[in-house]
Amino acid sequence: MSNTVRDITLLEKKSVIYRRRILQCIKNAKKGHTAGSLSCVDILNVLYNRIMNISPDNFTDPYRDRYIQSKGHSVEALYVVLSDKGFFPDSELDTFSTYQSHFVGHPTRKVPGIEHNTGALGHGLSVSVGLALAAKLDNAPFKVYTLLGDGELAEGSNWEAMMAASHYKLDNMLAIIDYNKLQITGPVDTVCNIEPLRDKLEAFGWHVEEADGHNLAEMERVFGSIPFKNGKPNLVIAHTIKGKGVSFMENNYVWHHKVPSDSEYSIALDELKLS
Ligand SMILES: Cc1ncc(C[n+]2csc(CCOP(=O)(O)OP(=O)(O)O)c2C)c(N)n1
Ligand SMILES: [Mg+2]
Repeated sequence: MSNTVRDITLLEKKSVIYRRRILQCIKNAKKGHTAGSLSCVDILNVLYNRIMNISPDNFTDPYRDRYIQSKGHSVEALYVVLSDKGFFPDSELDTFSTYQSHFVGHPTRKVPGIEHNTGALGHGLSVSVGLALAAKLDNAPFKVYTLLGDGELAEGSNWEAMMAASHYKLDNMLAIIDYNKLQITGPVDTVCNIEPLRDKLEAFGWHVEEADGHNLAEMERVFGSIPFKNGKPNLVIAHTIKGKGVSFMENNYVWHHKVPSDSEYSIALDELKLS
């Protein structure tokens, strides 16, 4: 697969290939975070293939963009996209979650292309604020991109980071919320309600846009237009479907970290076909 894609149809094909590879990793390892990875992989597809200036060639360049995946449990999506970008061979993915592999169930810097360890929810946005503030202080041109879960917003540290970002006018950062309305044990609004989300985020001083988190062209347009407003940190509420792409996994929280049986796996791959 080529590392640079200009045509949206080709990008859509990448999403299918990514989803199949995510499921393959999880099936092989007999563990993983299935539905959250299928939920966010289109966002990663757009970020890595269209928006961010991050590649194996520039990963030590201090001016590279930064990507922090705060919802670290969806690491399978990140591994698959990083492999496609050429950070490591695809065969390394076969070691996912096996003994002595660096490809463990949450992101670590031992894996090429991963900027920061995450997995304990609620840390990524604070790290991103630090990076974006450093860029401002150094007058450096890079941007900082962060992926958050909606259930993750129950962690109070996110809201401290939100306040700091608007206080320091960090318009060089973009946070994307994977708003699939589910978290680990049920719907977000029954576990810990975050609504009215947009009002809250705006009250914390962010400029907020919304997008369909599975519409690649729409996300490219929205993500590519930061800063939305000079002096304000940027946020996109990406409306997504947890388990997107596999009918029986969609909108069902039991698939948060469930592994498909042999027959479920074969149905899933049948549904994920290149057209
Ligand atoms: C600090 C912390 N508490 C609890 C967990 C366990 N945990 C892993 S995923 C998850 C739910 C996250 O839900 P959400 O952010 O909505 O993720 P998504 O739906 O995108 O998978 C929880 C509670 C964790 N990883 N870190
Ligand atoms: Mg969620």
